[in-house]
Amino acid sequence: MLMATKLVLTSMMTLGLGFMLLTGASRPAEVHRVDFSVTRTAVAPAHDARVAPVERARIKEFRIPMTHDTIEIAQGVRYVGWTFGHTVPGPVLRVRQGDLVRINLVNEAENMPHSIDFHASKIPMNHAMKSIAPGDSLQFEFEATTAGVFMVHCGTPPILMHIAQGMYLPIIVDPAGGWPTKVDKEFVLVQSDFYPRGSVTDSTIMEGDWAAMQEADPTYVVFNGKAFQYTREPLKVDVGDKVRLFVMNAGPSVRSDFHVVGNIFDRVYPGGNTEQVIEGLQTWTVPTGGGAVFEMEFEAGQAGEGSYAFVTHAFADANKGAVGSIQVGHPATMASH
Ligand SMILES: [Cu+2]
Repeated sequence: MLMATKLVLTSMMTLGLGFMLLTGASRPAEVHRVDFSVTRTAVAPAHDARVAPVERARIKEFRIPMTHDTIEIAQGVRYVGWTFGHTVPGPVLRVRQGDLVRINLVNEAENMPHSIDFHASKIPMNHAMKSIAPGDSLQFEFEATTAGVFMVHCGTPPILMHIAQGMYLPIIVDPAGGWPTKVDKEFVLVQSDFYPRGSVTDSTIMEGDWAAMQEADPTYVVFNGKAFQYTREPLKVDVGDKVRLFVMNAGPSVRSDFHVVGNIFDRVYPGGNTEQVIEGLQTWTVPTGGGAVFEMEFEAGQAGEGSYAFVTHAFADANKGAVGSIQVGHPATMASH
């Protein structure tokens, strides 16, 4: 009986190997598809910063609509946003190093050409990054060769305006062998800057101020599209959790000196690439158009139960909204003391 079982198992393994040789690939052939017209990131009570683990399929297909939508960039401040997938920032794409990434880009804006530029790709810009007219679509694919957290943005001129209006999203490329450290919680934070002014035609909404954009003089600097949202709705973790933050800085013009008040990063991966690692660090600058991965632990007896702010330590920018809170466990509020 035991021998028979062994034989069956051996045959199955041989069959499997034969199949892999026949198809010429060791990767499973299934495709993971997401249509961001259907799958939308929740933005209330705060933009959902949690990020799901990477899907197993080695081919990832994403349909990305480009739209003009009303967004809220600060409490009660409505803004004429230009988006990927209806939100600012757009949805998180997550793939693994070596995956084939297929993009179906659709311009659903009424009257403006848009485009997409994947920093995670090595691809000629004249096809994949070309502007497409309203109603048109564009398909292209690339191999995710390099691990990291990368910026994706609209590259239609003036690029400054298209980014300032909200056209960016993060793509996470997990290392081929996975992350060296196991963590309990993962979040993505996209810093960006906004330049609103009153609309001439509609007093209830703000629009972009081109002069302020050119001066790099933002009214708001934010995480995940809205000033101060995570001071009201903190990221929640448990005592003892190891936490990984994927931070991308979309700009268009303000750097992020990323720091967590009350903790020290165990590891920072500049660019999000595990080929480089810095251990034991307080602050790391994420440049505009760049990303980094930060890992820390909230262990009891040290950085345990309590509140921890995450900020850009360039405080003129933190004061404009680039500050949030990580709630560890269930701390008593300051007011109760
Ligand atoms: Cu655009």
